[in-house]
Amino acid sequence: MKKLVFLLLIAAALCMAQAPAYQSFYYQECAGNVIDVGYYGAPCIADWNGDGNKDMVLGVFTSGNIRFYANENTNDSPVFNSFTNIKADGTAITLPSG
Ligand SMILES: [Ca+2]
Repeated sequence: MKKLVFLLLIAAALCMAQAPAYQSFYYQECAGNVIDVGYYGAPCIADWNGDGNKDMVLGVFTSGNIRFYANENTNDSPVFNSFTNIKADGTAITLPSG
């Protein structure tokens, strides 16, 4: 009986599953220029400063720095005009590559 209930739950979950929806690719800009960190850029999008708009933290492989881009617009149409390297005790955080 437990197996039947389990199988019914899985069947119901599969019936309710939806295919993921993807958006087209685009280059993110900062102050009108495409953000280019070379290779292995590692972005993470979240509301980092608590103002309700999603910002971007971007790991830069070549320098090891971690950049913070504050979103100055909306979540649907983010605008980044500058970045700062994230610091700890006044020193930019750098992570070794490799
Ligand atoms: Ca924010």
